[in-house]
Amino acid sequence: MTGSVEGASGDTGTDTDAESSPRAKRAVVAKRVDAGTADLSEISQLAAAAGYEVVGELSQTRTEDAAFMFGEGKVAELGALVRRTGAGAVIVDNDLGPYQTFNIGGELPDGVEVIDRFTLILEIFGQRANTRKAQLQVELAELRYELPRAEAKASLAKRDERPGFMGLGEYDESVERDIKRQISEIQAELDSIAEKEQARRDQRRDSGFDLVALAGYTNAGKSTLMRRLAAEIDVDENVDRHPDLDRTAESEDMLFTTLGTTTRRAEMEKRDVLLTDTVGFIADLPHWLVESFESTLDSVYHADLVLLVVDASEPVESMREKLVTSHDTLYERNEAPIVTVFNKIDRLAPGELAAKRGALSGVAPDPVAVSAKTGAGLAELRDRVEAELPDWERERLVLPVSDDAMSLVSWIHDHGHVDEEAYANDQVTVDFEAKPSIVARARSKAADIAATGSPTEST
Ligand SMILES: Nc1nc2c(ncn2[C@@H]2O[C@H](COP(=O)(O)OP(=O)(O)OP(=O)(O)O)[C@@H](O)[C@H]2O)c(=O)[nH]1
Ligand SMILES: [Mg+2]
Repeated sequence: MTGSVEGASGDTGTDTDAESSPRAKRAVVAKRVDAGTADLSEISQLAAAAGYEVVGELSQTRTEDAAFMFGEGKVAELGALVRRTGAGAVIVDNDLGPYQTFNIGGELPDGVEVIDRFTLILEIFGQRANTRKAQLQVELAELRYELPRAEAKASLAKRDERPGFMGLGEYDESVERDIKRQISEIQAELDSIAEKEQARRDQRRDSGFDLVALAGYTNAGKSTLMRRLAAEIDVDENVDRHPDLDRTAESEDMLFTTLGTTTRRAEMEKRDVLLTDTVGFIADLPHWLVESFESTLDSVYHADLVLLVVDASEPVESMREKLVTSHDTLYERNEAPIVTVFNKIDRLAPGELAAKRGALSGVAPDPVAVSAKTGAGLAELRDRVEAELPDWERERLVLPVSDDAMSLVSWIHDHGHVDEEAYANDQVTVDFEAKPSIVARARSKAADIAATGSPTEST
């Protein structure tokens, strides 16, 4: 099926008159789908996030053309649209093969760049990578993108025993080897960063903290919710400093505003919770990109509880798709319980929330509805977090009053929740709740005190 899907008159190219951006930053977005109607909203948002001004749109419903991705007539139309709008780039929301990129470029005015969804995402990440880790991940993704291309060129050159075949030039095996060596070096450095982060998580758990991670599709409102739930003090040791650390920062309505990881102490009734905000999910990422950014999500995969945030102001079908993408991302590696959070309820019409809850009960059982903007539902969310976190154990220790005992009591205050602390007959009785590991450590400290002094009783 060949056909246009845009414009009432069958004219599939639309252009907006905009001459404000420099040419290189003016882009036409294009997308092909096998069936149905192509939705250009996400690719347009991604383009905007990378700093492009979208000056034209073009879409087509037909099977993939091997040479051009689109039908040839459509490519000619694309060329005309680019000329008319003075765009400097064409952004295609399909996975373009190297030849397709080359062929489309050949039909466009000189100097017009052809960018696909993945290189666009990489461009955004490259612009925003402001930590060592993020920079390494971007570099890794670029190399992984490059590798199969270099391999293909090297094997072509080898087969034909003509190193310069088809202008392959220096793309020989040494290029391929060099890319592989760089990949393993970067991987090693990322692994060592990941180890340090794991050690930091262990240390935080040992201090009695529960680790809660915010996850969800990009732009769902994770960072806004984080700022709402967080206490004043930052706990990050500046390792991943990025703009979201700024409490006064306004969240932008833009995809991938958050790339690094921020951890803050959350205000809860009982439990000491550290809340971590990180990069959002997006659908249809190729494996080389996902793999490169895998450790970005370690804080999610290793959390005690995951808050899966969804923008509830979107149409039900789009919410469903994004929930499925999010669950797919979490599925293989996440072990923690998941609480779904329907955010942005301030934007819903009366009755809409109940309808969406019903329609999405299969993918989002029992969601908590909130507005990170107005603060609605946050008390309920805090209660839910405390209820869903792995259970604490109860313990009662009776110790002879001594300096050691007093320091143990204060350690218990720091690491758990003391329900009662009573003094009688030179003895102190502490009734408390804490994580099982904390209770175990308190018991063994109490046993040590007992061994060195007066009797200790533990029930
Ligand atoms: N109306 C309304 N807007 C909200 C709410 N929560 C967040 N937003 C807006 O949604 C947009 C995205 O919010 P962020 O908090 O940056 O979203 P995010 O999930 O961190 O996005 P990424 O970091 O890009 O993955 C911003 O424009 C926010 O102001 C809400 O409860 N209601
Ligand atoms: Mg964010």
